[in-house]
Amino acid sequence: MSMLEKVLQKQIPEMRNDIKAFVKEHGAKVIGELTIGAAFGGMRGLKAMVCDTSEVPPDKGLIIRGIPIAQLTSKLPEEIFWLLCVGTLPNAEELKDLQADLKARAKKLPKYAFDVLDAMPKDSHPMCQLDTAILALERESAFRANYTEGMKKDDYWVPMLEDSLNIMAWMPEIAAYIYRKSFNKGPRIPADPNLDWGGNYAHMLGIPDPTGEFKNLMRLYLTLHSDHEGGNVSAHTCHCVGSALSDAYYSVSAGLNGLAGPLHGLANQECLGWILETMEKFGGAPTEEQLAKYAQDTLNSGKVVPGYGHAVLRITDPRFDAFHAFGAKVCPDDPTYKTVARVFKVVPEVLKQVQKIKDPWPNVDAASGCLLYHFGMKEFSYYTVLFSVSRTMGMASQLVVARAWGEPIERPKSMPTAWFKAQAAK
Ligand code: CMX
Repeated sequence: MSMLEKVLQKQIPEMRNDIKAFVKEHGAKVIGELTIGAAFGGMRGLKAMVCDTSEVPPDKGLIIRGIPIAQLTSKLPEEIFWLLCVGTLPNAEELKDLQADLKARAKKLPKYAFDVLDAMPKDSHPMCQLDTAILALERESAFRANYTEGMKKDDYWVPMLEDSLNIMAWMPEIAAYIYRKSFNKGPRIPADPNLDWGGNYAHMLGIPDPTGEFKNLMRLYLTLHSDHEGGNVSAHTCHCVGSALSDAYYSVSAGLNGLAGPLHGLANQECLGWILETMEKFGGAPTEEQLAKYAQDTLNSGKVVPGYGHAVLRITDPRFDAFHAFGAKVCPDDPTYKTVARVFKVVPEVLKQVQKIKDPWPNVDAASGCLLYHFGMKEFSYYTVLFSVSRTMGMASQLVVARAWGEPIERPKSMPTAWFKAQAAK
């Protein structure tokens, strides 16, 4: 048994009993109100879901198990996965054990995953390819096999963890293959057994990396995007599908389909496009005045300024700060990075003038693309796949936790518009 499973084995019964007792005692207490605006507004801000892996206070940004993301930027993504699942960071021995486990699992990636990808048109969107490959691997699900054999409810989390770890272990190789296949980068690059999870992903992508900084960028990228509480589209979708006791392959693939939307994960491919558009228009890194005017023109044409605004945050996303700091260290003179830094100086002021925009500050997507571009990864349509590899950690850990405490099937109640109108008239 892996050390991760052992640690969870110890803590889960206590967590389960604690939640059961809490709901039994306080289940009838009222904790909020529901407005018609919230029902018609994408349930924005409705506190009706439980997520213990991370939280996103609007004025602080991402906090993973009590630790602000700014304090986790030097950690490896594997450490974050442990933290998400367990609630504390792993010690050196535990980290080594998890890394060895992932490496051993990576070797067992079924070959048919590549056959499925090879059968798809080369120009299928990389996100569609990724979701399809993960879904195809459902055949391997330990959860489904055990469920069919009649496992006990208290044990659900064990095969859910098993499936989640396999998906995590297989994700980098599948994702790297999609990159190399879709953009004519040459044959698949085998894993390097000496590298960590994020470093290996960077290695298999095949981006030239003489300084090792591309590997560092990938580690940072995977850490920063790992989780963002439970209500965002991808986490919520994964959680909802999982609540029907669909296994992790079904659930994660479903979550990734949500991540592929332009208002969610796909935004990162659009952000860099907007930055490059400005550079093309002004023949290099534009001045602050030019950028302010360009942002205003974007708004006037009815479009959003990508990379700015957030459904929850009301401050500069600390993940943006982390990428910004990485760029300042690694590529301060890169014209694309310089443009991103200048946009940050002027765009919030432009957006503040638009009353309806609740958050004029940059989100994580505003800075990540320029760094990828700097290292030569110029295929925008691939960027959401990077996000997906990372977000798998959040989705998988949330699935394990939900099965651990026996969360029931999700089933909010919908009502016709006429019902809401009748409530308003009362
Ligand atoms: N540029 C222009 N208009 C914006 C805007 C921006 N960056 N951010 C918000 N708005 C607009 C919205 O489109 C909305 O307009 P309508 O009422 O006409 O539809 C209005 O301001 C109110 O929106 P909001 O309550 O401030 O924000 P939402 O919760 O509705 O949406 C988000 C949040 C991220 C979809 C939105 O800010 C946006 O489209 N930003 C640009 C795209 C982007 O960067 N997405 C990445 C999100 C990161 C992630 O999901 O991880």
